[in-house]
Amino acid sequence: MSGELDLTDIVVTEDENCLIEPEAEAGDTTPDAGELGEHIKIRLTLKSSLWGSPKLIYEGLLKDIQPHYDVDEMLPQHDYDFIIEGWWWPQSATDSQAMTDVVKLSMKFQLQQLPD
Ligand SMILES: [Ca+2]
Ligand SMILES: [Ca+2]
Repeated sequence: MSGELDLTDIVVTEDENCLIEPEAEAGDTTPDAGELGEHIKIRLTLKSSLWGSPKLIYEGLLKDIQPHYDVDEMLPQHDYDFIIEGWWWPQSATDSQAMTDVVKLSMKFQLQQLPD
């Protein structure tokens, strides 16, 4: 049976954890808000042996990910790999603001099955 897959309720939650001296020296003035999502880039891809290269769903700063993605394709019953990579930590004058911070990414996978 085939289906359409959506990624829904995508939420990025930032946690300051604690604001230590190097963070303050880098300009962090928000003890209740973390900055790690402003510094990590992620890549979200869907991989399958049904097609050649992985399909890119999102690539960019974690803080800018959208709350919903349609995979935009009817997927036959098969094995798929969703891959989330945290792949870039750019050096900048402000990257130390995120030194002890924690960021959480959550999402739901919603499958609507379609009759063949
Ligand atoms: Ca902060
Ligand atoms: Ca911080």
